[in-house]
Amino acid sequence: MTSLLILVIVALLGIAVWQLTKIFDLTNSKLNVGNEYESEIATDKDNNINGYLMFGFLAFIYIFTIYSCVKWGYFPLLNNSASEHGNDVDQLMWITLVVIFLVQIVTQFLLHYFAFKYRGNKNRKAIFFADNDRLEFIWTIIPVIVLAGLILYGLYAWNNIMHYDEEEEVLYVEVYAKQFGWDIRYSGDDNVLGKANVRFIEGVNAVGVDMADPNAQDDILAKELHLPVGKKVVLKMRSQDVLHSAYLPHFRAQMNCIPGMVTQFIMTPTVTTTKMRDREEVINRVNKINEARNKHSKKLIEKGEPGLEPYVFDYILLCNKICGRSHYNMQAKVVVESEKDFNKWLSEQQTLGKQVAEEKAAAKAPKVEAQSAKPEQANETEMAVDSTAVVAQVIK
Ligand SMILES: [Cu+2]
Repeated sequence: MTSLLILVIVALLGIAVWQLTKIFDLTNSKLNVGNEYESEIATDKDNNINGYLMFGFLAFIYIFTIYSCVKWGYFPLLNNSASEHGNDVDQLMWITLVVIFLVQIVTQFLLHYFAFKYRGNKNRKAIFFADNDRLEFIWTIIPVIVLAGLILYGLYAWNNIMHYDEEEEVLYVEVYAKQFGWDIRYSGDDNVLGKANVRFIEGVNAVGVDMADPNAQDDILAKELHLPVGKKVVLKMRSQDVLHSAYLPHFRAQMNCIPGMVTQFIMTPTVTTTKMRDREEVINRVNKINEARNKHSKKLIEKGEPGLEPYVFDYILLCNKICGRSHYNMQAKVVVESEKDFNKWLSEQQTLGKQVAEEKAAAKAPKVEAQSAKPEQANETEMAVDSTAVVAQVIK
């Protein structure tokens, strides 16, 4: 890589020197006006060559576009969404892409064709053309109509996605972002998320739930985002420190997580993780990734290092705002499963109320021993033991 960079720099330096000598020659030739100076003005032959080169460049653009689509275009990307609204987003994307594609094909052709048609010619003189109101009106109004249509369609789709009835049966889940990871909070049996504020963060209460709020007792904290298939879920988002963005690419969902406020995204997952793993395009991709991993693994094993585990498809929650040094690795696993499996998983998790109570009890327990050992230093020991207990919990 370094040698390639050095080569590029040397080549660029060479070009710079060449250009400088050309400029130097030009300035000199002005002094002795003669044939030499004349040769710097484009002849009809030069203009013809440049005119045909315009078509050459047009062909290059078209061929390169087609080649890129065939070689790197991942078309199933736009019909494999795993959420109800995902199809609307994909359709909007398709329409926008097709419009942009057609417009660029036509405008690029016109641009290069006119550059060819009106190329320099000794017998032709440019005409003075101030403006043409009708032409300007046409080329302004057409983009206005097309863009307004696209924007209105986008707004309509957005409102459809973000609308939900308060009466509707939905699942409330909190997605909590911090440098650099995600915490997920479930609302528990009452389906109401307890109040929260970063000031309440302490020990197991990693997202700052207000434990004085009765709705908070049955809240559940998790490291994975489990969702029941076919159920509308309202994702409530908060951030602890800086701007993050919760991005669920397979569900076509993204929303900023902003410190000091709650944002939300509403979606209904439609494909379970297991079903997605069985899809042909997913199997092909996983095989491709594992081929590369195997190759790398062999090299590692030759060096005496442990090999890599094979990759298994999982939905993923990513951060899509460059939020700091480890932003690239700010991700969490997402599991979509049947409602039965989801309820089973949720029932196996401990409520925050219980966890906090246990933590408090654990912090108090050694205090009794310390007091009995040295009663006169009780106050000091109590503080010391309390803080270590909290630290120990955090590390766990
Ligand atoms: Cu982030």
